Amino acid sequence: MEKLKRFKGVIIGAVVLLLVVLIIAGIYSQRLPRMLYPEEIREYEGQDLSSIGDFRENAISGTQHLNVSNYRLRITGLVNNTVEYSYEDVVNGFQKYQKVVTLHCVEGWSVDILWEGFLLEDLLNEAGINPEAVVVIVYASDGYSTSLPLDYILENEILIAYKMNGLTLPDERGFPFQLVAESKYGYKWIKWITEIELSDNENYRGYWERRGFPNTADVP
Ligand SMILES: Nc1nc2c(c(=O)[nH]1)N[C@H]1C(S)=C(S)[C@@H](COP(=O)(O)O)O[C@H]1N2
Ligand SMILES: [Mo]
Repeated sequence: MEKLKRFKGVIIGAVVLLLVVLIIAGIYSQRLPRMLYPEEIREYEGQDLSSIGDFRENAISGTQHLNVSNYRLRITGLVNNTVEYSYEDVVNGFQKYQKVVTLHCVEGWSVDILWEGFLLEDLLNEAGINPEAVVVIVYASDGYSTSLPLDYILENEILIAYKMNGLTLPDERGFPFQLVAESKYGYKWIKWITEIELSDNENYRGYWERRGFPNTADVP
């Protein structure tokens, strides 16, 4: 009888202890930060990568939510044929590439990201580049735009990305497409791309360029 009582006491004690531990663990786990993008790649060929969560949010009109079912990417201007692609046309229609490239914002922060995409050059060649074209103007769904010299695009294997750190671009990072404007400041890395125009207008200035930021945008 004594033994049974003591056994009961031990069981009750153990249950109470377990409950206390569970409650403390529960409180503690709520305080631990959860990863926003748990599936993302954080290391590539021995190099540490930044997180998709490390970007600052500073888009001119906030996050855009583009609908993949009616999305179209238009190639216009000084091309042999104006072309319109669906999201699937682009993602399945061109050779894919990946590389680690750092985005530097003029605000002073930067991120090292593994980008996956296709060459803007391949897209332009498919439409046919007219010899008078010297500038590539890119437009986005939020009214943002920027431009880059055609030669820069052709000589530096410039990507348009649809994945970063192994994940499809989230809406806040520019879904479906962001320009990976390697060695140029962040304001050339246009997100939510909807149109790419070939132009002979060297005086074109994009959203931030019109507001005083250098059109060259070279990261020193
Ligand atoms: N469509 C669009 N693309 C954009 C911007 C924007 O406001 N609209 N901001 C640019 C700037 S200034 C930077 S630094 C990079 C990264 O901005 P993010 O951190 O908001 O993604 O996106 C660039 N691309
Ligand atoms: Mo920026």
